[in-house]
Amino acid sequence: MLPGRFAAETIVSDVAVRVQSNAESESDLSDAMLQVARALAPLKSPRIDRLVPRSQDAARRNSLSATFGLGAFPLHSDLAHWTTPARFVVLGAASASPSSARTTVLAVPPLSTEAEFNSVAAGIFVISNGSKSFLGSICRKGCPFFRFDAACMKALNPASTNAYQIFDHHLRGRPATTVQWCVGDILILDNWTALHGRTAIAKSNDDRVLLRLRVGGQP
Ligand SMILES: O=C(O)CCC(=O)C(=O)O
Ligand SMILES: [Fe+2]
Repeated sequence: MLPGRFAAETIVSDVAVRVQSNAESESDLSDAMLQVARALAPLKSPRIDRLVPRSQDAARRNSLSATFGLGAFPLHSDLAHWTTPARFVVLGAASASPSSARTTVLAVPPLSTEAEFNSVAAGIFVISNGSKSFLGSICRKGCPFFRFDAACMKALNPASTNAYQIFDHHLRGRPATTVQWCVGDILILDNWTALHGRTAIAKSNDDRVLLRLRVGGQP
């Protein structure tokens, strides 16, 4: 149950919940997001990012916009380069219109057989994180999260390439839920069992501004 000031709670899918805050300003929205996040887990040093559509040229280094610009962002986990990716991602719409790009969400479908799971788990990747890079996999028996982000995962050998292809193929063609934003909406994503992305920015003057707060995980 979320704190009282929120207007509605909608289960977008079994891995995402949308709440409508009554926030009318960006600072009200940040406060509302922090309130939601605190209901999920204790926050150590919360950082709120401001996501605005950016072309490749104007993007920050290492951001998804640096690779995909105004195009669609593929399904990924956030902070996949952390030893434990963020537990939840909280997004909030500070500015949006009905034609703004949508956020896409897909609960990772269970791999169909144990053999398929094992093939994916057998792929070892270099998880790039500067001087703290390490080896990891998309999934592992007994591990509660999936890690999937091509931007920071480099295949180590043919088994890793195979694992990536199996997993990518497994996701392909699955209908992701698309979230259309209204100002003040807050979306809570389970970043361990779901992947998310974004549709392309269709309008060059899309005034979409999302705030983002990541909760939990271990750098
Ligand atoms: O803009 C969105 O809807 C999602 C953006 C995102 O997933 C990211 O920047 O990591
Ligand atoms: Fe993301």
